[in-house]
Amino acid sequence: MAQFQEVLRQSSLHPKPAGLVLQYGTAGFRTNAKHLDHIMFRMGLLATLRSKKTKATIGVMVTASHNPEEDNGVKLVDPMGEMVTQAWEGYATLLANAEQQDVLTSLKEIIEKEAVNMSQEANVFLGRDTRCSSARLSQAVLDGVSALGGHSKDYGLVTTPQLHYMVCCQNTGDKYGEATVEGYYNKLSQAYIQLIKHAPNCTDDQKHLCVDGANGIGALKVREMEAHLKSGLQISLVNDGSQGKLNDQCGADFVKVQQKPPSGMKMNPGERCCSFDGDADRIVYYYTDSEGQFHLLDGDKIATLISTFLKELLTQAGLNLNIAVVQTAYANGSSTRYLEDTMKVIVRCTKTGVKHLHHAAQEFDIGVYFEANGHGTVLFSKSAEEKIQQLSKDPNTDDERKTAALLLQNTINVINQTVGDAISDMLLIEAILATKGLTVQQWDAIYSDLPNRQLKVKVSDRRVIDTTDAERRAVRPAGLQETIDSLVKKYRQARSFVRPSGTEDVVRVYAEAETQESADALAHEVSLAVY
Ligand code: NG1
Ligand code: ZN
Repeated sequence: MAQFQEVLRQSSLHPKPAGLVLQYGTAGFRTNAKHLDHIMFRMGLLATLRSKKTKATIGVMVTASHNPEEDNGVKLVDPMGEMVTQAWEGYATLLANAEQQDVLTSLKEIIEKEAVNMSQEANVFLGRDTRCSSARLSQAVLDGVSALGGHSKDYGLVTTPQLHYMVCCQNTGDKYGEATVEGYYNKLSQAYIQLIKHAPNCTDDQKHLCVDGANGIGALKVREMEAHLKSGLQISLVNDGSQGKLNDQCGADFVKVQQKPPSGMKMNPGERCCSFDGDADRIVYYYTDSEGQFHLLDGDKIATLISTFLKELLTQAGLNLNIAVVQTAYANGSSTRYLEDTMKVIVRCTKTGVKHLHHAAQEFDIGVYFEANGHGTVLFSKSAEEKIQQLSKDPNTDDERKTAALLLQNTINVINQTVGDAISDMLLIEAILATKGLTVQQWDAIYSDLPNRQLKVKVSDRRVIDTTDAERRAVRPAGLQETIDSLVKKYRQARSFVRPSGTEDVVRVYAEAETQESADALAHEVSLAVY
């Protein structure tokens, strides 16, 4: 077929370095940008096949999120804006690692296994972050799509969640919104403006937020969003990309892991600040108190704030919908206890990686999911959305219930349900704080985090560690879990676990305990047991 001749011809322009092996992991492919040209071309091919197979538009995002500027990466986005399925992750790895002369064989193997109809049309949406390698690598994706005769739309510079949103809008016939960047800003900003109409006497001071853009795409996009908010939020932007390097001493990952403010951020006591990561799908908040002490409000605090707000609205609306919070093993023990014992919401724990949380959250009327590192969103089932809408329109509903239903509706519209989204989460959090009249300190005081420590351990083969119970217990190597159990018993309110990272060649150790000294000591002792 002429199509395959074209694949061969184009593929030779995007050659694979012999012997290079990469895996499609929880974050797609991610490594130094030098090694990615052939991967991008081949992901263009694979996205085209996936589009033919699903008869829908597929997304390809070129980004390496919070990694350093020199790295890059690529992720595929499935029709409803979710991560690509496991089988196709396997095909991605297969195709990426085929030596140059075997590309066509691997491609045909996938076509056959999935019975892809090659005469079906294909459509691929593409987006990229601000890395200097991203434009060139995007072109390689486009070459892959055109080699198989697919259509493509290049959105250029967008955040990862914006691309997920576009794909979902396109495949739902614009029911979710309009598949343009302008459509995204309009939907979210209008919902935000409606929400803050319910804020009691909100002063300009309360509308002020410091945002660390991680010198990345989020900085560009939050400025564009701000222009749509009609002064509903006043943003001081630092690390806007005009001087510093992407993710260097800044961004959500830096702030979460280092537990300190990003460079460039001047913080007055009590002032609300937040950091995005390099592709704006994560957000964490923080402030310093009058003694100059730094306080972090991570994904767990965000999930608690959002679920409290939603639960109150459901009660006011008189709606009987179940609400769950989905976390991972990294969630602070205090947050889990607060959610279960005080808030009385269902709590689920899944393996690390947003696709696991996303799937678990889909099982409830309302599923709030957040990784401790600040990646998360809220999912509403179709029937929950319908019930909320019916109530808001019902002429027999009393005023209080109607107001609650309208607030719920605007909450749904401010949220990007396809994936964690720093800009959307920021607007939701700001709206909640404003309507509840809460300061960042009051939000922080809902519960106190247990002191904790995360460490990385380099081992010769991290795959010798195997875990169960949502990664909270090690089943291999023999004896490791027993050792961890005996170490944990030495400390009060302690918990610890180890797991192989899905994105780095390390084993991660997590420990929490009553005091920082205990958490540090426990993490250290457990890391010695891993060797
Ligand atoms: P790994 O490297 O598997 O721990 C990290 C994050 C995940 C997730 C992925 C994808 C931690 C402890 N782990 O995974 O939560 O965000 O990267 O980016 O933060
Ligand atoms: Zn990210």
